Amino acid sequence: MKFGPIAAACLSLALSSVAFAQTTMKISISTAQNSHQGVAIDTFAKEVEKRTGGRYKVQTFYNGSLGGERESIEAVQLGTQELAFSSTGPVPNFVPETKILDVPFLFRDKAHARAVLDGPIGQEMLTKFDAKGFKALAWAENGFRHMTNSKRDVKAPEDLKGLKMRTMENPVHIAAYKGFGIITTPMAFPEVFTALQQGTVDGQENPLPVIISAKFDQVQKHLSLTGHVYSPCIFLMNKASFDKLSAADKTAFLEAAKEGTKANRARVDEDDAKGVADLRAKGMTVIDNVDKAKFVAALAPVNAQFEKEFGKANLDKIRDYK
Ligand code: EAX
Repeated sequence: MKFGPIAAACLSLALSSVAFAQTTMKISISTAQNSHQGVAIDTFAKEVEKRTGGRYKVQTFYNGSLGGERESIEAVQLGTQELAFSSTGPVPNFVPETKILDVPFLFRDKAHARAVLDGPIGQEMLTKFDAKGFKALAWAENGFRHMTNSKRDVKAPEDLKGLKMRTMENPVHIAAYKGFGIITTPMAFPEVFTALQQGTVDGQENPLPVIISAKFDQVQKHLSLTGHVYSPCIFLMNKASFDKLSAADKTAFLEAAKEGTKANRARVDEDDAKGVADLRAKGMTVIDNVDKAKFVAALAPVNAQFEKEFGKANLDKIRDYK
């Protein structure tokens, strides 16, 4: 049977489209590609393509190019964006059950935080996202948050009084920082560098990997290793997009997220190990011996509020988790 040129072209087009049916999805972060969050989504994207045999491709967007974390989470909930990788900063506005994770000084160290999130407490919390239009694929990590500002060294809680600090759009953080006497300004991350540069705010607080990748040393002189809050990150997917996947592809996406988290946590450990020396070399003064007990004591009134809101037993369950 002879095919004319047009028929032949249509046939090859049809074959090629069937043979290489590929769905492209979008994922975004608010930090640079060269960061603990960039390595998370780059690993995730590579693993999805590999584990689905190329049937799914994940396009990666950095530096808040699709919007801040709150906007991206909203877009995932609406389905206009399939995936986001975000700190849990804005998450309590969507899934209030996660608020408890933001209580200051709740976690002893990263090992403790990772064990809680990867264990029954954290895994049960992931199921709370389903009812809000999300499939939470995996917890990941932003890190322990530290205070930076352009005005003065912060050695004790009283040094925070009156500082105008950018905060995440997170109700627990805002209440806690007000407890330190901070003047809080909630703001999406993509606006922070300019706000610091222009002096709209005196300071901000973030883990070392964020301070490094956002080059905050260029606009902040003082860093204090307060480690006042442990900040998780999370892989979020639009629930309907996840539900449409075959069982095998659901597993592929979940496993790819786990690989992304492994790479992300390894990069946080790397950044934490060398971050202070790097930032000192770039001219920041770093207070690395703050008396954390004084910061905890300064938050006593606010902590009483948190114990009422979350239940002391629930907080202790996390604090005492081994
Ligand atoms: O996810 O908003 C924040 O301070 C976050 O820590 C930052 O976007 C990295």
